[in-house]
Formats: sequence, structure tokens, C-alpha cells
Amino acid sequence: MYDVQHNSRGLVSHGVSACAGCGMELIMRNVLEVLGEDTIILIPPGCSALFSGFGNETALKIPGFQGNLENTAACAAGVRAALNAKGNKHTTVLAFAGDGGTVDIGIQSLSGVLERRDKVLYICYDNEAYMNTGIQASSSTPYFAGTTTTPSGKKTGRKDLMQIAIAHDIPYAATASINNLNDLKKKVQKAKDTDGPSLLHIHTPCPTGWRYEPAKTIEIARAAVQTGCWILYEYEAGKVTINYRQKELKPIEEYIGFQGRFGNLSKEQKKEIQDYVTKQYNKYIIKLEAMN
Ligand SMILES: Cc1ncc(C[n+]2csc(CCOP(=O)(O)OP(=O)(O)O)c2C)c(N)n1
Ligand code: SF4
Ligand SMILES: [Mg+2]
Repeated sequence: MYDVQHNSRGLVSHGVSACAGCGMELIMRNVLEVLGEDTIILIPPGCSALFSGFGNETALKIPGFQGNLENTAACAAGVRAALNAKGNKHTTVLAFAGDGGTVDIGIQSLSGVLERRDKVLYICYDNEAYMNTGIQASSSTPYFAGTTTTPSGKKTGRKDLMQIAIAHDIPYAATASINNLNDLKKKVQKAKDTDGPSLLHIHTPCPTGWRYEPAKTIEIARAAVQTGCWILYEYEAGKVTINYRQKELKPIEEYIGFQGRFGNLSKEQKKEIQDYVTKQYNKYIIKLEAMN
């Protein structure tokens, strides 16, 4: 039998056709390293389908199924129900979906899983657009980001997936970043051990869609946290913990300055985005603190 514990290549084979510097590939490798081989994965269309593969080829050494963009969570719930019927409580059922497949097209099936308390680990890797079909904006695309459907920058902010999940009062939900893999892995373990639905919302830099040098993926992820564009926190048994606080936010330029998707902004627009992010960040921290 394949011994993952003693094989550093883990449960994902090499030669996956993700772009160089893909944040999502790093997430997949690290998540499966924590979950281990007693896992069944559900993947919708999107860049993560590069792992489920095509025909009889797959990059994953665990069982899985590729469903539709709108029903990843429902498919996961079905697998869970089948396992439960067989008395299997130990296998982790993992839904691994992009932002488009989560906050837009699959939001209703996700809500159903959260409401029914199905024991499913749902991960949304958020690369902030529909990348696999040509970088169209999703409702997770941030304010002012350029995509093929928002060429002069998106005119609205992003949907708040975490607060939508928390509104269902699920046992565990957390944000994470590939800038801090230890924190990410701890959260994966907690989610795995949760008795009921759990959700991880992971910020996922994408060199192709965000238009930056592939070698800068981790730097960009770090800058998102340090500039207040991504907040690391968790909701556990009704209590909120903010996992990281930047004493003083870094200027937004240190995040958006590297990325072509913000490359057309004027000086005034950059000032506007700075004011927007600072205000949103401060408001959000107050809101999180008030939740306890
Ligand atoms: C209902 C439906 N609408 C549109 C598509 C076409 N489609 C396939 S993958 C994809 C992009 C999904 O974006 P996201 O979930 O953010 O994943 P990413 O590609 O960014 O990894 C789209 C729009 C589809 N498969 N099903
Ligand atoms: S488009 Fe982005 S998310 Fe998709 S494989 Fe390339 S880098 Fe990864
Ligand atoms: Mg996406």
C-alpha cells in the first residue's frame, strides 16, 4: 500500500498542469498532508479540477468525484450520508471549491450542508475570480480589481463568505493564508476533528489572474494580511479569535503595487482604495470583537 507518511510527495502527484507559482496547488498539497489518505474529495469545475483530472487520469491518490459547479456541497453531503449508512464515521469528506463555485454558483448547496449540520469539511480556495474560464469577476473579486469582465476595475466590494457561514452558527469556520502554513494546517486539523460542518476560506494568490511574477506568490499572500486586505480569524464553538493583528497596516501599495490587475489605477483611485481598505479593516475588527 502507498505509504504517505514516509513519502514527502504526499497524496498529490507531480506534474500537475497548474501554472507556475499557483497558490491553489500549494493549498491542495498541504491540506491533504494533514487529512491523510482516509479522505474522499469532491471537486467542481475550476482550476482545482486539474487535480481530479480527466478520463482515467488523476493527480490525487485518494478517491474523489468531480461534480458540477453548483452542487459540490450537495455531492459531499451525499457521500457523507452513504458513509454514515455504512457506519463509517472516520473518513473525512472534503469539498474543495473555488470562489465562483462557492460564493456565487454553489452558495445554495453550501447553505444546505451548513443548515443540516452534515459532517463535511468545505474548503473555498479564493483566487478572487473565475480563473479557469478566463478570469471573469466573481462576487469575491475585491473592489477595484481588473478582470476580463471588469476591465476598468470592479465597482463593488466582495461578498463575506465567513459571515455567511457564521450566520448558520456552524461549529467551526476559519480564514487562512498560504503565508502562514502552520496556522493553515492547524485549522485543517481542527476542521477535520469538528463534529459537524466546517468551513475554511483560504486566500489564494494566482499569478495568472492577478498578473504578477510567479515567484512572488508567498510575498503577495503575506502583503494581503499585512495591508489589511485579508484578516486571519476563526469562529469556534461560538467564539471568535483573531489569529493575527498587524500593529500598523502597511500601505496598500505594498500589496496592489505588484499586481497587474490593479495596474491601471490612477493616483486618486489608489488613494480611494487605501481609504476603503483602512475603513473596512477597522470596522471589521470592531465587528469581530463585538461577536464575543
Ligand atoms: C453552472 C455553470 N456555470 C458555468 C460553468 C463554467 N465554468 C467552469 S469552471 C468555471 C470557473 C470557476 O471559478 P472558480 O469556482 O472561482 O474556480 P477557479 O477556476 O477560479 O479555480 C466556470 C465559470 C460551469 N461549469 N457550470
Ligand atoms: S489560473 Fe491561477 S488558480 Fe488557476 S492554475 Fe493558474 S495560477 Fe492556479
Ligand atoms: Mg476562483
